Amino acid sequence: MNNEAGKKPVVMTVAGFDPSAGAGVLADIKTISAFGCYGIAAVTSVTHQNTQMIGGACHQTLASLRQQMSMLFDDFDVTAIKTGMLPTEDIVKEVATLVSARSLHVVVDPVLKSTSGQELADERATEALLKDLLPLSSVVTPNVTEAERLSGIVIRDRRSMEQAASELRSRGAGAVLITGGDSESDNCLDMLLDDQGTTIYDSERVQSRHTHGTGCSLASAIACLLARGRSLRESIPIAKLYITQAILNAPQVGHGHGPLNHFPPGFNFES
Ligand code: PXL
Repeated sequence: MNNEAGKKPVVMTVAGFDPSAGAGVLADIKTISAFGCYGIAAVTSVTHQNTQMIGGACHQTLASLRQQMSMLFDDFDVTAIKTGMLPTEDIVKEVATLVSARSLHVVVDPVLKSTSGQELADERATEALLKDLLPLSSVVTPNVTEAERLSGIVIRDRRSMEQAASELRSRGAGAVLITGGDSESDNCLDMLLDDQGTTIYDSERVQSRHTHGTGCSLASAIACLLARGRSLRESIPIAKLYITQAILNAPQVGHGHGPLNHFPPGFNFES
């Protein structure tokens, strides 16, 4: 039987493995499934962590990542790719090479540090990300800390946030979404800079300790919506609503920063 109606866009994640399933490829695959796409994953690093701490990480070799991605690209028509933790220069450059040969939506989540303070990418990987991967991106989604580190601009207010976004765009990013600004206040301020200018998304901050993996999940949700034919401007509010619902319905597991509920009841990505 040939079920054409059941055909799904394929979305690839290239990211780290978090065994607690809060962040990294497991969070991405859950998000991709929630958005009606088929998720495939290449693992860049096996991290050792639970909801309370990261104990370390075992990075994959260049050869392993190349094989993982090549086997997938040989078989699947990938519509969108989302990148997360890319720990070494070699790995960043390999991802850039494989991506540049294809026409797909590229969402770059520039994971540099865990919430608990563990470095997840070294200095040379960060340089390579700026030089080789950013220019291939449809959108890059740093949080404020990542945007500061990548742009070299300290973000204190909307103006400096705009400057940081502008700097990253001038380095070749298709668009820049800086998330979670104004972190001292009750509001959560996200800023998009694309070819149409700046858009602010101002939403109420959800107070919760169950926020592990929000960055990964937001970027994956955007990748899926782009894969489903939505514009970036249409995708961001839907992805943000999804994350809010996923936090509010968190499964309350673990004793630290717990994971999201990637299948929040009542959420419909098509509405
Ligand atoms: O949330 C950032 C992040 C991304 N990817 C992996 C991680 C983390 C944080 O812990 O472990 C694999």
